[in-house]
Amino acid sequence: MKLIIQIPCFNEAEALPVTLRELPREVAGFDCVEWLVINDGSSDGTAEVALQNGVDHIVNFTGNQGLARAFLAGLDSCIKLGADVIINTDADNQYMAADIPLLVAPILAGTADVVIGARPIGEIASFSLLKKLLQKAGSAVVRFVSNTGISDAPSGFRAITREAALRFNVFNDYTYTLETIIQAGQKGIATVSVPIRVNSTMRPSRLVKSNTSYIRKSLITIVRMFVVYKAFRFFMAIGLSALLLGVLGGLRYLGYYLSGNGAGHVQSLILSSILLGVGFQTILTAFLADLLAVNRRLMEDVQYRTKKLEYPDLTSPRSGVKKIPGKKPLYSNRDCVR
Ligand SMILES: Nc1nc2c(ncn2[C@@H]2O[C@H](COP(=O)(O)OP(=O)(O)O)[C@@H](O)[C@H]2O)c(=O)[nH]1
Ligand SMILES: [Mg+2]
Repeated sequence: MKLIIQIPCFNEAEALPVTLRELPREVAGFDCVEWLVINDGSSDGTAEVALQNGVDHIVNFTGNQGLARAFLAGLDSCIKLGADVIINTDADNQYMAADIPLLVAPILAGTADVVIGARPIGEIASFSLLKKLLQKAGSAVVRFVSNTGISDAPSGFRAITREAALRFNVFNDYTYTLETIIQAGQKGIATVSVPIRVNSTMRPSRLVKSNTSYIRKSLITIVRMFVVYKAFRFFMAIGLSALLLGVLGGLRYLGYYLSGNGAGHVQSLILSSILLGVGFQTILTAFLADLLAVNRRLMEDVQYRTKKLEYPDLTSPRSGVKKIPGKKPLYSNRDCVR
C-alpha cells in the first residue's frame, strides 16, 4: 500500500521546510510514504526548496491556477503514481502531521473512503469570530446539501482513497474543500470526520485576504453549491414562490372584481399575471436543470470509467487484482520534474 502526502503550494518557500520537517516517512499500514508538492506558479523558488527538503514529486504549473485546480492536479498525479491513499495538507504547517495515522485509520479499517480532519475551531485563537461563524455556516450548508455529518467542511487536512480521488470533480475555482464533500455525499462515497490538532499560526491566511472578500466568496460558493447540486429544489422553490404570489395577487383582484371595485385594481392583475408567468417559466427551468444534472451524472460516470482504464490499479490489494511479485507498477508521472 502506497501513501502519498500532497501539499498545494503558492509561494511557500519560507513555510514549506517547517511543514516538511514534521511529515512522516513511515505510517503504520503502508509500505511506502511519498511526498508530492503542487507548485502553483510560485515566484519564490518553492519547487527548489521542496526538492532540497526531500519532496519526491513536484507538479509544476507555470502560472497561478488557483487552489482548486492545484488540488485536482495533485490527486491526478497521485493516482498516476500508484497511490492507494492520498493525504492533503497545507504548506503552512497548520495541521499537526502527527495526526496522519488518525486520518488514515478509518480507511485502513475499511469504514471510509474520505476522512476529514476536524479542527477545534472554537478554540483556535488566530481565527476571528466572523471567520469562526462563516466556517460553521459553510459546514452547516455542506451538511445539508451533502447529507453527511461533517463538522469542519473547510478543513484541508484530509485522507482520500484512490477510488474516491478518481471520482472527484471541482467546478469552483476558489476552493475544493466544500464541493468535494458535497460530491462525496451525493455519490455515496463514505465520508467521516475525525478530530485532529492544529499548530500555532505561522502566517496570515492566503485564502482569506479580508473579511469582506471572505464573506463574498463564501456566499457565492454557497449559492453556487445550491444551484449545481440542488438545482431542482433551488429553481422549484423560486418558481413555486412566484406562482404562489401570483395566485394570491389574482385572488385579491378577483375579490375586488366580485365586489364591484375591479376597475381601480388592474395593477395587481398585471403584477399577478407577470408573477404567474415567471413562476411557470422557473418551474420549467427546474425540470431542465434536473435533466442537466442527470446528464452530468452520466458524464461523470463515463469520466470515472475512462480514468480507471487510463490508470489501471495493478498494485492495490483493495482492487481485487493480484499483485505480480517483482513487477513494478506501470505508472509514470508526466508532471514530475525529477
Ligand atoms: N495551488 C495553490 N495553492 C494555494 C493558493 N493559495 C493558497 N494556497 C495553498 O493552499 C493551502 C491553504 O492556504 P492557507 O493560506 O493556509 O489557507 P487557510 O488554511 O484556509 O487559511 C496552503 O498550502 C497554500 O499554499 C493558490 O493560489 N494556489
Ligand atoms: Mg492553512
